[in-house]
Amino acid sequence: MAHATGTKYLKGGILPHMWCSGCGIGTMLGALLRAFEELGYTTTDTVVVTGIGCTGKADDYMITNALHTTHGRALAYATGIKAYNPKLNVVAIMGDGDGVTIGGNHFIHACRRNIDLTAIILNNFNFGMTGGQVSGTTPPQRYTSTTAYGNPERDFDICALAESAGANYVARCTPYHGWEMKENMKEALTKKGFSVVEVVSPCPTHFGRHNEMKETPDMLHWLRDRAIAVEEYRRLPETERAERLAIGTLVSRDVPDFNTQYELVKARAQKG
Ligand SMILES: Cc1ncc(C[n+]2csc(CCOP(=O)(O)OP(=O)(O)O)c2C)c(N)n1
Ligand code: SF4
Repeated sequence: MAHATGTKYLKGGILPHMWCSGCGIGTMLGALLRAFEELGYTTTDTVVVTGIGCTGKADDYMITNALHTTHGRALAYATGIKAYNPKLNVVAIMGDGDGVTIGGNHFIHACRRNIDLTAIILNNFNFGMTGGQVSGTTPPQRYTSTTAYGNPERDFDICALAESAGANYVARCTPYHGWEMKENMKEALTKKGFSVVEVVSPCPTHFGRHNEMKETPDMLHWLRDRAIAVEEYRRLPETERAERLAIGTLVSRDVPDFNTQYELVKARAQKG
């Protein structure tokens, strides 16, 4: 019998999933599984690595190889897997806390190393699973459970960080733009070198509730109204950029990846 694209990677009998209604994680997972199927990935040649958090639960629903690791360390495990067996398709799925807050150091070094794997970072601007605390991507002056009067700090721009630290491919998406997200994921998965896909996502339960987006669709509409294709964004005058969110492929370059460089070292060592 025909199946909906991507569902063949889902574990039987585990649905409905655990995420709150209006959360963007399910849409992110759907786009990734469709990308897997369109690329012909098998369950045995694909390894999904997750950290801890609502986003980190994604591997619970999949029948690919999976490794559920510690908070902030998914990229360290993913790097080890890819270095050991470069033939595997390795994807790390992390929240913004996992990926660039507690995991920030692993993230910048994975970019620098340019190892051939894909990092998907679901940015919901807070630590969702543990109660909506402030994270390294919470925008300044926004409210969270630990910044009740506003966040005094600045936020990381995940894509700018990835670009400056050396990733070969960087894209930004939202769950409002599901088809484009799947296309960006396909590009990321097939690009040699380190790829980063930032999925800017609603967390209505915590971030939305604290920031006047209490109803389930409010954050999705907020994303719809701010998102703009990166090509258009680059044509905007500086003064009009602040409130907009550039989506699409931001960086695509072909710097030699870690495994290619490592082969050169190995060949020299074997020659003696
Ligand atoms: C070393 C360590 N520190 C803290 C925690 C507690 N903890 C579990 S999940 C989480 C936050 C997850 O936030 P994020 O990565 O942004 O994912 P989300 O839940 O928002 O998807 C934290 C702080 C932990 N499990 N391990
Ligand atoms: S707490 Fe936020 S991130 Fe976690 S499942 Fe609910 S909406 Fe999603």
